[in-house]
Amino acid sequence: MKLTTAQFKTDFLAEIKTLYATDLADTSSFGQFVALGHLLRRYDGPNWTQTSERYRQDDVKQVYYFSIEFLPGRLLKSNLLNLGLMQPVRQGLQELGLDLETISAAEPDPGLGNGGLGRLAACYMDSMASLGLAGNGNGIRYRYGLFKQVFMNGYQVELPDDWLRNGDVWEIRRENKACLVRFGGNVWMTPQADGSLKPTYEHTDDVLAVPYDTGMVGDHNGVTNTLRLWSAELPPSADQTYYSQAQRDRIDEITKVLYPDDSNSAGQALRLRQEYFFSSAGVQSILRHYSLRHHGMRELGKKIAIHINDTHPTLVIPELMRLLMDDHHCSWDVAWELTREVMSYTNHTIMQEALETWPIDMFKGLLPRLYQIVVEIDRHYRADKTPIFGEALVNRTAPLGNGQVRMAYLAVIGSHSVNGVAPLHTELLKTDVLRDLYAVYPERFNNKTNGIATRRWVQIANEPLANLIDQKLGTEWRHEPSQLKLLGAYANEPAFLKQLTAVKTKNKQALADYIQSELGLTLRTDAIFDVQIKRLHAYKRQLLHVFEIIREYLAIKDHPEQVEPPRVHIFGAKAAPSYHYAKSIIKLINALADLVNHDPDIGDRLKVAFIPNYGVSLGELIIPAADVSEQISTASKEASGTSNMKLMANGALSLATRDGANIDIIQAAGEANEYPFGLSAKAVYGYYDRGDYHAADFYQADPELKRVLDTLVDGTIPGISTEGREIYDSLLRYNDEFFVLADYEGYIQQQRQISHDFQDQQRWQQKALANIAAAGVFSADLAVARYADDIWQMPHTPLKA
Ligand code: GL4
Repeated sequence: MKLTTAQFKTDFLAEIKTLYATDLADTSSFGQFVALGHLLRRYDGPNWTQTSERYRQDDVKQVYYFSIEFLPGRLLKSNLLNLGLMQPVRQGLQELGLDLETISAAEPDPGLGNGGLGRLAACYMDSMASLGLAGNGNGIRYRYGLFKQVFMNGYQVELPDDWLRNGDVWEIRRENKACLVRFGGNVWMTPQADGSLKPTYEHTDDVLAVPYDTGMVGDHNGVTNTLRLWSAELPPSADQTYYSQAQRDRIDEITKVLYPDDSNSAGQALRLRQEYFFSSAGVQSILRHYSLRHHGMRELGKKIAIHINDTHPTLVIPELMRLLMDDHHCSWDVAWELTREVMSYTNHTIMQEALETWPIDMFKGLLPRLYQIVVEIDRHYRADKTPIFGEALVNRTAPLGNGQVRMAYLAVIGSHSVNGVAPLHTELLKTDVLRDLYAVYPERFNNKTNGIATRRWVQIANEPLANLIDQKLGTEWRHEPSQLKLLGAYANEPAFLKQLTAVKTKNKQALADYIQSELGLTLRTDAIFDVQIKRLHAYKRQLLHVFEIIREYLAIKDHPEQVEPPRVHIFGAKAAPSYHYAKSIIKLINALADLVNHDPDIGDRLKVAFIPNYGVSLGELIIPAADVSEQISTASKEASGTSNMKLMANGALSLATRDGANIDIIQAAGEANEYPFGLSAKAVYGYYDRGDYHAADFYQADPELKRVLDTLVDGTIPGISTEGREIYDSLLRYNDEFFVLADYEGYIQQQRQISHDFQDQQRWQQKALANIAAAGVFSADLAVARYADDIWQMPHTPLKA
């Protein structure tokens, strides 16, 4: 949209007056943020209305992306960017004596997700709008997001994330679109005059689902889509005195807090209630909207696609069946046909403990009508498939088995498409995790490698880099990230490579300033910034990174005369509150940081910064400052990873195992521009098959490794007597589940190589450039376009590949 600086200033001052009945000098940064938010919503209002209007009039196909997590990050700058208002607003604020950065920092960052899975959903929302796709998000409006992490004496402590305390400027409460979700009680089917069956319910617990909509602004295209998050409330018509406090609490509880576990299914009834709550509300609202314009359900598959982001929303399958049969007079066969046509499912993990199952008794008690339908799906599946695949395979893969409802199997059986998120991951789904279902439905399986919103992760997070790229390429790359490949032409331009170093140094300084003020730690910006940011999990192997730090520490102590480039090891990682081992590793990192950072022999040659409360906003600060991207999971365990892509796009070189999308990153940027190491997935499976991994052999064979490990238990690192022992035992007594010791040598070798290579800055920046230039391949726009083409069958703006 067009907006002059002068007009903006007038509008902004008027907004301040209207909202606060006072003048600018009397407002806080947060107050200014709220006013700006209101103003932007007003500017974008016509786009949002017209977008919905156009979708309705043109009767276009709509996709609904169901996800129990969305991590949108702060929206102020991303809305400014996509609306094309960054320049006049920044300028106008400056003329008013204000600073956009300060105001933006006052925006709460909604933590409605744990990590990669929730952030991916948010990147995809941005891309759907930017591609002009009729894409809708559907999720939960958690009253409290992922906990705020602080460290006390080196231990993680979790504090509540009260992100809604001062309200949310972006959301619109739409009480008129609320619907009822039923839990518990009894249900029986009564034959009707026409021969069909209708359910009768008694003693159900009804919950009102109220939607809150947030506009998802497209990139300079006038499109604003909707992210709809549901909140659980008391039904309005009910006589409120009838509800005991306990009943009210039970309703409140449903959308009160996000489960803080990234890849572990706790199997708790509250989680199942959350899952059904947003699945049911979402499907009801889809059908209500669809029925306004269509008679009968015949067209449903042509007009609606429902995407199941991991297994949490799988109940959309039986819920759609229920509504089609009970409310819309469809037969089982018609309903089933339509459901499969509409549904598609993405799997995001091969970790066994993340595969959701629900005890049948719990499921039946909480969702009696859905249970009847799942039983029927199970019966049909067994009847259809047993003659072809035999009873054993069918028993292993049916939706009901071992007293459990198996969500991943239900998702595969009820969808027309099942995808993994990187080629290796999809391969492992076919050959291992979902092998038997792959035998039944080979045509359903496909790969969709993850992508990232370069708008947020380069244009917003790294303005110095974006501006430098503009100088070389113009601005087309901003809308077509694949154009980044044209940067390759400047690989031999020393002046440009120097500019890249200057950009990196500037970003390192910004991060160093933050670390100085938060941790009181002084960093040198000529040090190698070696970054690992992701959830704390044993399979991600922060431990391997710790061992490198210990090795570097000992090397300086032993041979102070040997000079290596200085290093800063930067961590950001939350551990699930109940994940004891992960919390021990946090304590270890903090204890090691204490030791290293205060040792006068070490000085500024080696520093460790564990930045608390990692999330989207901190990611935007850390990622542009990274020289080295640690992507060191045990091969086969990380489904894709997305921080690997963000770091690459910002010119960090990957120190990476051949896991998830690391494989594709190494291929895209070229082996010579990354630091690959370690066991392949095949080698890992080889150890499993033969059962001949002996961690202790590695310990015995390598004196350096032995010395490093011994520091966990010999008092070298003060303050970790219990944690050190626990971790030491996990490796040697319990045989190192994630092959840390097997990969130690390869990892250390590449770390040495990095120290060597970093000294030739021109060569280093050439590699950084190769990474930036190749990163366009991982744009979320391209990923979403592939979903639209292959899975959702939806037309969109064509993209240059
Ligand atoms: C995850 C994977 O662990 C991660 O590799 C992937 O990038 C992400 C998005 O596809 O999904 N799966 C789960 S569970 N949490 C994740 O972050």
